[in-house]
Amino acid sequence: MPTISQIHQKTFNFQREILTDKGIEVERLINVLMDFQVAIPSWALGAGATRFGRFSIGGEPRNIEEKIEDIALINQLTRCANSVSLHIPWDIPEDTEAIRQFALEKGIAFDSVNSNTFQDYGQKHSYKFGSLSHTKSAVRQQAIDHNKQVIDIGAALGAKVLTLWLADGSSFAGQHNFAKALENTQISLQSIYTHLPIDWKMLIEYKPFEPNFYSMVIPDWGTALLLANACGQRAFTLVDLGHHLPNTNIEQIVATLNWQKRLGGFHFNDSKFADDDVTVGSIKPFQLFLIFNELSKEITSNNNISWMIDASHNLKDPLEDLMQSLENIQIALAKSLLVDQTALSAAQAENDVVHGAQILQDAFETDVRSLVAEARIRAGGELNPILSYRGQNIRRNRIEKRGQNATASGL
Ligand code: PSV
Ligand code: MN
Repeated sequence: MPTISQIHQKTFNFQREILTDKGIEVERLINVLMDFQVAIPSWALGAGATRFGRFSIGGEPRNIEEKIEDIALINQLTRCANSVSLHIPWDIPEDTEAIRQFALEKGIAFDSVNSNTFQDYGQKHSYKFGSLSHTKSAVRQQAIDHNKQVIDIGAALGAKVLTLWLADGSSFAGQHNFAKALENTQISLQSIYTHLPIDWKMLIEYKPFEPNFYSMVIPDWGTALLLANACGQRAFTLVDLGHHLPNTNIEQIVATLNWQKRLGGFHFNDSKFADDDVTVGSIKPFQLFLIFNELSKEITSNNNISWMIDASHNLKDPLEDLMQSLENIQIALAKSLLVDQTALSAAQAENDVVHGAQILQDAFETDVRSLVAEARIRAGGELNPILSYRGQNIRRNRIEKRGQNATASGL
């Protein structure tokens, strides 16, 4: 019986030969995979929840240090998750310098910091009726000040990105003056933008519904772009895969934003219905591939998009789920790098619909798992991260150390 590493070697050699014959630069592709890094959010390491319950996974990280430990472990096994995205106030470091140092020692950098004005957590004014769009200036000012404070915390940690997602909106007709709410939001964002350090980006996330069900103040990419443009060149739109109505052509949105150079960040997850937050690539892998096809040129030219997994883990062990997501992201990226872009452009120019579709299908149907595994091994990761994670009984050890009922802050 051959070992898994012998099987890998055989499959990789075979795949390399076939792809090289087709004119693919396999070594270049592997290098791109090795460089591609996705941030892990501090709220995704515990059991998530639905409105109907939360089922603890056991051994969840109890503080930022333990969250960073979990991310460092994922990175050690996969070598493609070398940063953390912090949600404030779910994770406020008491001693920023000590946390920065701790993360550095574990090989983890701070990517973006996320503000939170969608919950009440003991602040003076309630966000029940909104934050940056609120009818009362005192509430808006409080939300602005919170975002500025988040920037300050992020700067002390070495982060360079502020991500904003607003739950602001209305659930009943007549509740909101749409234009006024948007105008308030724009003015608030412009104020936050003045506090942004010169080498920072501000990312504005959109979502068509939830928690408000009649209108959201920033429901779509167009509104987010409008607001980003009103702030300045360092404000961008962020696409979260779950924040679209069913059947939206997300790859087209990505292409449009890219064309305008206004795509600044990406939240990966997958969904059947809406913001289901399930494992990336688990339901619509072809869509993920088509999105990467729009982005592959940007990725190879090292552009500055911030990548993050924004998923929730109600059933699976979060660490295993994150590793599955990372693998699926790399698979989609690798497949997109197989697309013959010159031939695709020629087919599009000639309106050769069949050939264009065939080019994409050829790439999508190629089994790239051995290329992804090879990149991971060369970067110092594991051939099969989940197998290795299970083999080392990591969850059981975490439960012994942190307790069966340890609960992570976050969703
Ligand atoms: C909102 O649904 C969102 O996608 C935003 O990115 C939040 O920061 C994150 O989820 C966690 O609530
Ligand atoms: Mn998101």
